[in-house]
Amino acid sequence: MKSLIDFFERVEKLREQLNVHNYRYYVLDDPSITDAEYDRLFHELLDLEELHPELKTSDSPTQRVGAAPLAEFQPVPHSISMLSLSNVFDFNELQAFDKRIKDRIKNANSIEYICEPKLDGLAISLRYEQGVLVQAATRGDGQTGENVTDNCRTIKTIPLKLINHNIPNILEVRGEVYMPLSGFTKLNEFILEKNEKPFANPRNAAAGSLRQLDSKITAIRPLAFFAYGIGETSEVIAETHSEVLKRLSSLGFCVSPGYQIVQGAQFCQDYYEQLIQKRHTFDYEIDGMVIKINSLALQIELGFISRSPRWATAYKFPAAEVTTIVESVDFQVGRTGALTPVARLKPVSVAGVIVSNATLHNMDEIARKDIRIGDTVIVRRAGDVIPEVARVVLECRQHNTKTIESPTHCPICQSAVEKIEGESAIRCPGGLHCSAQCKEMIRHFASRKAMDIEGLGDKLIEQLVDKSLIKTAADLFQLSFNRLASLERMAEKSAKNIIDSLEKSKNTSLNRFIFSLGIRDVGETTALSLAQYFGDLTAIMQATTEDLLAVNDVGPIVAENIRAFFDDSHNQQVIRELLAANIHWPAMPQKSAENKLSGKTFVLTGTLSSMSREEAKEKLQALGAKLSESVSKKTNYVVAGEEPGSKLQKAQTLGVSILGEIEFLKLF
Ligand code: 9MJ
Repeated sequence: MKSLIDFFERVEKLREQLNVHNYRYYVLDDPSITDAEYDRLFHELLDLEELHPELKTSDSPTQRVGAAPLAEFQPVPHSISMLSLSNVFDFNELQAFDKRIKDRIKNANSIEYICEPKLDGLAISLRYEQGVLVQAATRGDGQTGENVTDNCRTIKTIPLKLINHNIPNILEVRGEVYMPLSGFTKLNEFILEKNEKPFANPRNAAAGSLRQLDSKITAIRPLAFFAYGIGETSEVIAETHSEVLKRLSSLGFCVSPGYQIVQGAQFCQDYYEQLIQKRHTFDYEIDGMVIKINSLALQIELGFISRSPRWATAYKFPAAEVTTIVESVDFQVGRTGALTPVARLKPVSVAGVIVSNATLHNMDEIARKDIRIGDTVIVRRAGDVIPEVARVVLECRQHNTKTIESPTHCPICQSAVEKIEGESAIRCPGGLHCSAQCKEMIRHFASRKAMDIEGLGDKLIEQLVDKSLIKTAADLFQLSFNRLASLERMAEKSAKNIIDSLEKSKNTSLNRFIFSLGIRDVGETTALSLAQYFGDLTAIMQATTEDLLAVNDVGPIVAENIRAFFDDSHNQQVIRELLAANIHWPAMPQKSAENKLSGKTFVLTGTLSSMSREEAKEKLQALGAKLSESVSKKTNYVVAGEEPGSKLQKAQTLGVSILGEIEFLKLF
């Protein structure tokens, strides 16, 4: 018979092992055991804790799933206040910050700064006693925060127990809780599927997820943590900030990555400029850099002013949201005839780029945001997306603003517009008789992912259509060298290059050709699925709506669109002409519905009520799917039955798509 001491020792051992594996997986991204092995250890611990609830502790890896919901968050006073950072916005202000420091410090010549990316999340303070997480608190007003311990326990990159020996009795670790961009995208997709309101940005998503009274909800949100400082400690742990970061890293934290020690304002500026270039390569949002004095003794000497330290500042990136004025609104005609309202703005710099146009999406959006000509508006540009009007600054509204009228006729070809039932868009029914649609169609046909006709840019397409030299994509292949060379601003060399690229583009693939036709809702992926499924163009052109529905990612609307496109005699004529111009492609290896899941990797977890795990495996394999035991970034889907294991958690953390039993059954 095993004594309680034996159980206790085994439980301790399991916790230690699981903590280390958790750290290797989430912090180092370097696991040393398979998920199946992790699961086995995890379940052994779960079983032992169930058998002996008295052995349960708050730092057990089993405690990351969330606790009972709270009625409200309790206040937590910070023994050392959580300071907020002052800001600088340009090099002059940065130099002024540097000068202020040097004026205060005697031996000011060799001051070391440490530059860090500034994560855009929520500051929190984690308190460890004897190496165990006992409390997590938000910044609040800097003096008192809110107790979010249950929620923080669910974040995998927050150690429940520090992993090294030689740990101070008391250690407060400060850093940022954030939501990785990949997780944010998946979360919003999931929210949209449920017809709920998505989060506006990763910061809001992180805040909304951390400030949940029900920590079980936080547990399924993809949050992460970076450490960048310390609060109260029972002993001195370092002499410099860079040593603090190294120490935190050795205790099991992810530390603010890519920090650098530099001297002088100019080197801080260089770091800043490099960071601007790199910012979109990170899987999290940063909104600037933080500059700190490296020496902790100097930090103490400088102290703080009001609520900000004198020894640090945030150098913010140029604002991604600025105000400007809507000067007029035009309607742009897209490839499929949809009329999109575009605001012509008084030019402003948004995140370093001059913006003079912003999409207003459609008339419903204009009504919802109550945008009028003459309004002062906030323009937003995030990453590479097209600028948009975020909202009107109503306080600035003048009495002479003008409402935006929905056009009755196409601004290009004057056809009377149509409103499509059930859609917010209005459309010009002019098709290729409308020169705007004709230009957009050809632009799409020639684009890189379609026929990839190098050198056929927007300006040239415009000239060709306006001069009636081309009306359809097929006409491109009838252009002669002399015709092209006679165009304004067209050198002979360029004309020759275009003739060459037209010739080169004729050797294409079936999927590119289908994509280039510009069938509504047929993107690259659907074009590939169609090409793989049917294998040749005639089969696609002759397929019935029912045939089309058998193709992966073709639903009823897309099937209708495809059918309508090929039923149109004008489209049939253009296709005939394109083929007569010798556009060709190699034969396509055909894929049938029998392997519609080929190339997709599935992981099963938990128990399915409708079939055994073996049956599920066989069914998936019959459709060409690959089965794997462990979840990784390469996993496409995790099928979660009843009582799923830690694979589900891992899938959530990695942002892998999760199928419930019903969604799983729909595959068949
Ligand atoms: C962020 N947000 O990344 C600090 N921060 O230091 C970094 N914030 C900070 N440091 C003292 N890297 C107060 C705030």
